[in-house]
Amino acid sequence: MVAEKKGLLSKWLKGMGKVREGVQEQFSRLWSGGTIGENDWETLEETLIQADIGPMLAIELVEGFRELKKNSSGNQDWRDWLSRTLLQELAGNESRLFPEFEGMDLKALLLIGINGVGKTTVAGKLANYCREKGEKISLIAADTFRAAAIEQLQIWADRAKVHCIKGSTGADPGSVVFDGMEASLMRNDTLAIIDTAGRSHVNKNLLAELEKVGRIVGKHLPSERVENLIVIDALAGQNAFLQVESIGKSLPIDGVILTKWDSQAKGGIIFRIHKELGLPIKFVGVGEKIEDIIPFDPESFVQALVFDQAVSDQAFS
Ligand SMILES: Nc1nc2c(ncn2[C@@H]2O[C@H](COP(=O)(O)OP(=O)(O)OP(=O)(O)O)[C@@H](O)[C@H]2O)c(=O)[nH]1
Ligand SMILES: [Mg+2]
Repeated sequence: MVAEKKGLLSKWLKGMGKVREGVQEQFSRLWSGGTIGENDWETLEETLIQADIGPMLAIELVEGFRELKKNSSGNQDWRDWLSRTLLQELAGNESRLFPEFEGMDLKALLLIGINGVGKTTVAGKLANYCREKGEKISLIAADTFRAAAIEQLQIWADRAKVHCIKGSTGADPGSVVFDGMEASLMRNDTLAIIDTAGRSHVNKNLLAELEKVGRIVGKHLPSERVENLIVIDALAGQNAFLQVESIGKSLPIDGVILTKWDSQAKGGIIFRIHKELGLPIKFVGVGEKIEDIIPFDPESFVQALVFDQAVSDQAFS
């Protein structure tokens, strides 16, 4: 089990490889360099912006680092300062699901996001992850738009060894969710995971449909037992930020799941989403297999970013 977790972590680190090295190189060079010109600071700022952390944090980090260098007595380590600063940025990130609820009554995860980001894959991975933690689960196939979507979710349900509740292709997703929630309650499930169709974050009709689905879930369960989770592709960079911002205007978002972290993601988007939208990052997807999902742990993430180090195993339990 520990070996498995370390395997996942190494995928995580590898995913961030190039950008992480680029940022570290800049900090190291400026830290040990003598005279530093304005253009050196600008280059650092650009490198940070390219890592997707957003302009606000990039400017703050450059200013903080300038101060540190100016006042440094020589025995400080910029890595300690950077890890402390980045960790502060992620303070309060609640990665647990349903932090305000304990008990065995039904809860629901509504997975939303644009096309192809990995919602259905996340539904399967989370079903497996939560089943292993003792939940009794139904997956609800509310992507009635694409012909193969229902079948795809059934395959994930089989892999995850959980039940799948299906409507028919072309049916109103709201009615599928309504029936699904009723069925899940009847089955005494403790968790319903709802897979929805990918939808553009600028399409008003599709967003209105999502709002309706959210209302239907809300009629069945109190808010502390519902989490609307937006799935974003870590490779989408700043566009992912816009998706969260825009979809969040139609449906209150409780948390973010980043997928495809294994494919050279930059990762900085985590900071921007947390800082500017105040949303917690809940999980990170690091591959296409069922076990390729990690609960997001800020400390491990920052350690890995700044020190390239594997972290304590309990962070991944
Ligand atoms: N490398 C990698 N691939 C992933 C990850 N998560 C999902 N994928 C792949 O991304 C593709 C799309 O995944 P889906 O789960 O079908 O995405 P979706 O959001 O449900 O797509 P739509 O329902 O069409 O909107 C598939 O080929 C997945 O295998 C991940 O963490 N890493
Ligand atoms: Mg899908």
